[in-house]
Amino acid sequence: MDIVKNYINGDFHNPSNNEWINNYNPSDGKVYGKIPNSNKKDVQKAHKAAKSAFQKWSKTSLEERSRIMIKIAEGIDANLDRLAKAESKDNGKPLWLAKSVDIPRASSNFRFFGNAITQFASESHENVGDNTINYTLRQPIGVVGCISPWNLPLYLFTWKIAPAIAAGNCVVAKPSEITPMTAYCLGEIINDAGLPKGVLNIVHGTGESAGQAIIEHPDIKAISFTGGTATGAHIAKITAPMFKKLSLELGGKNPNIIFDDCDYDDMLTTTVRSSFANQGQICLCGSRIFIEDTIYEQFKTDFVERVKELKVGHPSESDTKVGALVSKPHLEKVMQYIDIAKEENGTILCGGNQVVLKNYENGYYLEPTVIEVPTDECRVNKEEIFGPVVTIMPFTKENEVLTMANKSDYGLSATLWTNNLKRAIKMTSQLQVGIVWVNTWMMRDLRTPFGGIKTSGIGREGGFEALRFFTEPKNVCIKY
Ligand code: TXE
Repeated sequence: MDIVKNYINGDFHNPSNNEWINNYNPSDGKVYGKIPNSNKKDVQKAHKAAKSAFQKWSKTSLEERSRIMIKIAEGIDANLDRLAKAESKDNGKPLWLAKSVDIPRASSNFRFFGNAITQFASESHENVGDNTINYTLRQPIGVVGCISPWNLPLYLFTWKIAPAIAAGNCVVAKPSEITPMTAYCLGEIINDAGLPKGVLNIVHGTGESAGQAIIEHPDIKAISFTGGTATGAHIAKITAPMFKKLSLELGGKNPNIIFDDCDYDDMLTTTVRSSFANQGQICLCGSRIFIEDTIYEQFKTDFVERVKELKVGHPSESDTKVGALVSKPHLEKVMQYIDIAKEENGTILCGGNQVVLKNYENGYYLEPTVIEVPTDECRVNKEEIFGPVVTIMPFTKENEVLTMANKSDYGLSATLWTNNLKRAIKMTSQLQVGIVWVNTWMMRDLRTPFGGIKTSGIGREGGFEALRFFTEPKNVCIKY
């Protein structure tokens, strides 16, 4: 049994109530570990440690903060194999993916924000007529809360805690109870890098208990959250009367719009990836694919052929393209949507079935699934499925596809495939989303603002946006 413990004030602790939750391995459906079912008391303890570390950490020089953060990045790099194995086992994602994307990105997060803080400047405004000069201080907030999901566990966990710490805050963080393992491993790396005790505290447990205690805590003054839209709405409701700062990165139902003048081969390869990477469990996946009618039949044939070639397999096998979904309830949720698609007269062009792997019969595997939908108004085209399931349908006119793309309640990202510059510029400005990719997908530059509009959330993270979120601006006006 792998036992996960809370990391508070630089030490590892059992939960105060001594209650534990089972941790499942999605690849075989077996319990392989236990994690703390923490409650208010544990969060209180974590907050106390963070609060007492704050005075010193917030006054620590930028160079010193940066030095420690880069050491953490190096510690993650040195543990690449161990962390990638842990991530793959906990989440079900292919090992090669964890090794080439998730863990390197976690280290980049620390390295990037460790460097960014030394370049973070504030504004000043001189008014010579009035003999005044205004300057804006950007001060750390205090104790902040970071709550992350299960799809990109260490990647998204560090995406929040790295800028929070860089900006001089102390953190109470909670990873998803479904994928706690790499956040637990991070504790040791953090200690080895010399981050002062209490600057980062990691409490494990459910959203209802540990998560709720973080969002309700009156002295945790900012919450950065990534997860489901319903949870985001709940957090907004609880924290609004306390006027907490909020950054919410929620779900998506992203359009992938393909015009006949695109680079076809490049589009096809990338579209397979943007549909099924990480078993389709990325908020940025392009799950609604709209294809210009002139190339629709060709695309349909080629795409389905390519999707059928994707190997569904055990996460540790190097040729596995689609691993296990994260949990049994999630697999069931995704499969329900395949039933809904059939009821709504969708045509399953490929996939649609659970996969039973020899020796791993109880794992949570599903065939990558392509559904041809008769209308964009159906539920599978509107609701976030968050699995290896995409819809396809043709369009004839630019305005028509723009209307369909924007009809969604979500507004996270969109992908556009065209070589027509005028069209690209017009459409990118009219798509109601926070991120647009043209002729590519998920190319990330950590300096850029990341986040969505509508029910995909509020606020932006990434680059100086994240450092702005994790600081309070204070304007000072001096008359001379
Ligand atoms: O997420 P939750 P779930 C979407 C996806 C998925 C759906 C639900 O559609 O099917 O959300 O997934 C913590 N107070 N995304 O239920 O519950 C929880 O413990 C404080 C999109 O797994 O939102 C975990 O740490 N915290 C998404 C985190 O919230 C609470 C990625 C996210 O879990 C809480 C994941 C509470 N009351 C799912 N309740 C994305 N945007 O990438 C839960 N949590």
